Amino acid sequence: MNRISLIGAPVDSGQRRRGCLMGPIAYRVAGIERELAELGHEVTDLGDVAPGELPQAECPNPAVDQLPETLGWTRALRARVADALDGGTMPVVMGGDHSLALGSVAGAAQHAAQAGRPLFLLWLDAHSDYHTPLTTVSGNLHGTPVAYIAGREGFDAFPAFPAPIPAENICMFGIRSVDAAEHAALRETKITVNDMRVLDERGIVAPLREFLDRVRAANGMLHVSLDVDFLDPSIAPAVGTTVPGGATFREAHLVCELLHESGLMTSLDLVELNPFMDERGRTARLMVDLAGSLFGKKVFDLPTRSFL
Ligand code: 4U7
Ligand code: MN
Ligand code: MN
Ligand code: MN
Repeated sequence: MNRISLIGAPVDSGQRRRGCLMGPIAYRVAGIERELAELGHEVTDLGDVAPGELPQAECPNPAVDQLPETLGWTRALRARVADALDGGTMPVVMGGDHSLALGSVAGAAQHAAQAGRPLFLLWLDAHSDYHTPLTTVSGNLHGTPVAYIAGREGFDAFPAFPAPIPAENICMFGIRSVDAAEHAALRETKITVNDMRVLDERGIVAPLREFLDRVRAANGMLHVSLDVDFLDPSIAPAVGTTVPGGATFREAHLVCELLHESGLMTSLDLVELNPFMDERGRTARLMVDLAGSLFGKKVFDLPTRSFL
């Protein structure tokens, strides 16, 4: 049984196609609270976070869009996620675009540092989100959180990231769109990039086990950040940045089931859902379904089958 804190983060400032601010409501309408409660968890919906007063901020890269808004959200979400963890609950952040991870992972890192445990990051996404505010061409800050979390330079306008996560503790799955500047920077790191080609060749189970074994061996905490565009657009159309060739229904559920069975996840983001682009709520429902798998929902439970 987990004590789960649902945190609404109607963040829309990390990109220019409006609609992600409707995400938290869509998760609630799709029944996320009941889904998790029916699995035996104690679920509290803490309502929506607000960005607070917006700071003055400037960036040498004129392309960068809505920096003060994103800074406001970063501060507010960091505090809320750290509080949820300090109180012994598991934060589930309902986004909102992926810039919210600038704050949510900072909150998890703040807590982990105080608890004296290493933090690991599992990034489920079509994109590597490894731009800095200085390298982004689109200027959309939802493409930057992994760089911030890994402690890259270029985030002068942001609060210093608490205990940046070492590259060895960061693992990406589902990657199939990486910009040139991100690619050049990623080549210089030890971040594990399981792109779709790796998953095609090796499947999803072996690379995920390798990562989870490392988390377990280090007694680590594990933040999971699930971008809707990790999924193939044919099953998850409600997203601004679709890229073909994503994870299938079963691949995505399998990741979630293995994560649940590992018992290692300590915080979670559900990001980039744009309900305005959905088809009769199917993407919101799929994301809630995947959240169910992450918290123990099984279709079959036969004693003859043993995965682990
Ligand atoms: B998401 C992009 F150019 N790299 O920087 C950019 F391809 O959170 C996309 O993963 C970023 O959805 C996508 O704008 C951010 C683009
Ligand atoms: Mn993303
Ligand atoms: Mn993405
Ligand atoms: Mn996106």
